[in-house]
Amino acid sequence: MKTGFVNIFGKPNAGKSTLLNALLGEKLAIISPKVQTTRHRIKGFLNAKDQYQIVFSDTPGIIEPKYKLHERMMQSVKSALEDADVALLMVDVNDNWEENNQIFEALRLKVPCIVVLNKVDKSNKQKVEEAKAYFSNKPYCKKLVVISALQQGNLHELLDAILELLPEGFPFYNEEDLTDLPTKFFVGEIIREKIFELFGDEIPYHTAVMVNAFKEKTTLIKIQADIIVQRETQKGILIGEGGKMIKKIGTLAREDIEKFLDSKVFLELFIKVRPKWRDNDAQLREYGYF
Ligand code: GDP
Ligand code: K
Ligand code: MG
Repeated sequence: MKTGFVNIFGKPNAGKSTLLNALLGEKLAIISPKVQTTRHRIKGFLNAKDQYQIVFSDTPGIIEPKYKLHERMMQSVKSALEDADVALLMVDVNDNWEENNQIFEALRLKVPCIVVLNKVDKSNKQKVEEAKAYFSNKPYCKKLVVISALQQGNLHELLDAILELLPEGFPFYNEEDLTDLPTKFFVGEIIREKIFELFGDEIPYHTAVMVNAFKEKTTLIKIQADIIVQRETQKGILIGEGGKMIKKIGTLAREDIEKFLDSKVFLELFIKVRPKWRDNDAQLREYGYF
């Protein structure tokens, strides 16, 4: 059977997390129109018994690190560069091609790369043709596939291209599993997604989420999580007038967690102020940014 690591790279907002979810048919990675939503490498397994196991990795968008959290995020990109069997280089076709090209060249990948031109639903035929011509000439481009991750367009062609490049081997993970990350991680991510959804520019980038308790009772799952911010003023904004905002985060997150876990959930949220957590090694580790 075919097995291997297929790692997705690209600029922030290229559509990497949307693609991972579309390929797996399950929402593992959180999505937002804001950059730097994804902070971890997230693995998802696509299994077809005795035919293939593809270990996909979504990665944070490639950026210049400005604080330690960013450095951690780029380390997770680096780890994904090192173990890839096939790399998907993802471009928003409407973005600046040359900028994307420079990033891809700088990755210096030695494994076969598929350039994935995304968001063609938002583009036109001529532009797509030009982009195809531009990227297919590049030395790193083994194959090129045009897709819409959002509308799940052309994913079969992408899957075929991947399978052609994957080596033969034995599965790395249990074929029943979808991911190697704990449920708690995804619960924290869903809460973080709601913060990205509800708050403007600044707040989401100052926020981390830590799930402290996850207890399965007979009829529901009890979850307690902390939302970590850097300043008292941010805590005030997250709480909102009369607790309006924190309630909203709680309700939206609970609904999605219930869908994800297929169970009733009781969710309790606390907000904690931890000045400069984004630059503190011990706190970064505590919040899961290794
Ligand atoms: P990432 O930062 O590369 O992980 O990108 P995301 O998956 O978070 O997507 C960034 C934004 O682009 C979100 O608003 C997505 O809904 C949107 N997006 C992703 N793929 C497509 C696509 O194929 N077409 C369109 N129109 N939007 C897309
Ligand atoms: K994003
Ligand atoms: Mg992402």
